[in-house]
Amino acid sequence: MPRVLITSALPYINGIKHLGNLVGSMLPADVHARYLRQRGHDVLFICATDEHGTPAELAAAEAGLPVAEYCAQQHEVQAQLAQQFGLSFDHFGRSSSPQNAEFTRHMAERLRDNGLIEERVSDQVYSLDDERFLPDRYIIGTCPVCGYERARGDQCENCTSLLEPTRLINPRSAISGSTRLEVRPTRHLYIRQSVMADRIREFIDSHGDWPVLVTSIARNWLNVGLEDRSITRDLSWGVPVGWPGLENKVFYVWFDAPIEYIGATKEWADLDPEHRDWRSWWYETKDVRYVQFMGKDNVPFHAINFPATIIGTGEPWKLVDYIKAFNWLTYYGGKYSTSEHRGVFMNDAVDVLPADYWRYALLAAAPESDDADFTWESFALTVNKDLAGILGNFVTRTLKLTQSRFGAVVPEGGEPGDEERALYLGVDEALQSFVSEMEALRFRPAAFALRTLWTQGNMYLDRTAPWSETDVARVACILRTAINLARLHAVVSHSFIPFAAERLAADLGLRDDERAWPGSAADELQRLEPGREFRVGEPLFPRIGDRSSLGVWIGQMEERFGGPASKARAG
Ligand code: B3M
Ligand code: ZN
Repeated sequence: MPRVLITSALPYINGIKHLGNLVGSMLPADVHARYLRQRGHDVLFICATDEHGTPAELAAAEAGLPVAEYCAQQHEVQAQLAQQFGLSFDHFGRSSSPQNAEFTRHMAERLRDNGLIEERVSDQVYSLDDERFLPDRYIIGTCPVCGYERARGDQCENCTSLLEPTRLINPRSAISGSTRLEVRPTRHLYIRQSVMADRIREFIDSHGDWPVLVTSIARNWLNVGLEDRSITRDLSWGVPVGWPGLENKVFYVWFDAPIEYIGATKEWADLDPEHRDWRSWWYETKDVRYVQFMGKDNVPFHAINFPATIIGTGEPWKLVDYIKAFNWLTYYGGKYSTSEHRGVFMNDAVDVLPADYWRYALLAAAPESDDADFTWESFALTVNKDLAGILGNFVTRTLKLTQSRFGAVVPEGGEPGDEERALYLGVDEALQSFVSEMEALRFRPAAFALRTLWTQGNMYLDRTAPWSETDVARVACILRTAINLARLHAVVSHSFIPFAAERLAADLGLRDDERAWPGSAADELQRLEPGREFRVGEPLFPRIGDRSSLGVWIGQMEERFGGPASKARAG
């Protein structure tokens, strides 16, 4: 059984992430990690905040904080939200860590030794008053195309034209507003990807099993022709290059960010002597399968640039084995926007409803094979139908009915018959399809299979109608079987809805061995011994509103977070 290394794309530090970020990387990565742990794999699940680059500096400036302090604060905020969502990272690191700086410099030095780094001189804007070079976003001016007065050096937000800082009319510093700017030559490091194109193509071709979404993006880049890529910037916040003549440069954020997957693993190891074999996950690995999760915009960096870095070192660092990418989650048909605060953000979400509601509903409608749209109405429908109506309702019905007929114990008597055998078939089949979807990392179909499994319970109760059955032994057998099915739900649903699954397992008083991954339904559904006590807990998933108040609730949410109307306003 291979050990599995799992990384989620690193959430950028400049503010709380929205649900699109969550469902596109961290959440499915967590479900995968939890599932594999349950199946007995040794899993290492790594994530971190991505803290360098101009957006971090600008966000810090806006918050009126030194950038290091801003990042430290925001890291805590994101770490806490990750915990509230049950994201079971083995370590949630920071790309600004000394560990990452060390690996980043190490990789760059190996690339240099292998002749894969080139120094080039280019012209960039220098601000006399700020005493620094101003990269793209640090320069604003009038767009030469449409006349918009706050166009950025790299792009005009108004007309979307791609720009060069030198094309702006009346350019000024975004930091000080100063117009005393001049163009000066500056030196930068480039990684010579152009000479590595064959090796990268070979690498991509060796992974015929990757999702088309991933390979098509990667092949596009290769077909256009791999260009050498600059990996340094004139900033002060970042990993210092430190080479002679490059004292004021740092590495480009997209150079050091993926290396933080390794950096964070070392951070994890440095916290605990038990993790001293951390290198076996990354270096000269023999038995590790490495899976990455990300939104589609991150694919080029993970399928091409990061492998180029690794391959270029000539050292046996672990390359990714499987890339799982997601499309966009939209909000009422529009883009989620961090800068305009459009859509639902992680802090808002857990303020409205517990994390499990979000985990399940987001994955059941994940932007997996296509973009997917979030509306409060479809969210409420999924919650009320699947979580409250199917799973919650089955558990409550089963436990309450048992309690009223036999007391809160697993009832004794009766023998399984045809109805039970039909149930076993349905359960085995749904479980098998859940497993095969999970192994294939297809989350939306996996959610569907999970719901199909839950449905088996409701159908069984409807068929056997224990509430109107007069044969006591028969009622005992039905309810005993149903309680066992609730146990199976608690075990199998763990990766999707860990909090509710744990509550149910605790209510049923499950021991460790009773939480093991289930075998055949015939065994599993007669497993809890008669006489065992259970507790009838609060409903697992209270419904959102009733027939009359549901519309009101949806209206309130649209009012608070924006809905169809706000989309019209935003154009
Ligand atoms: N921080 C993703 C983003 O913010 C970026 C991922 C880095 S993964 C190494 O879009
Ligand atoms: Zn413009």
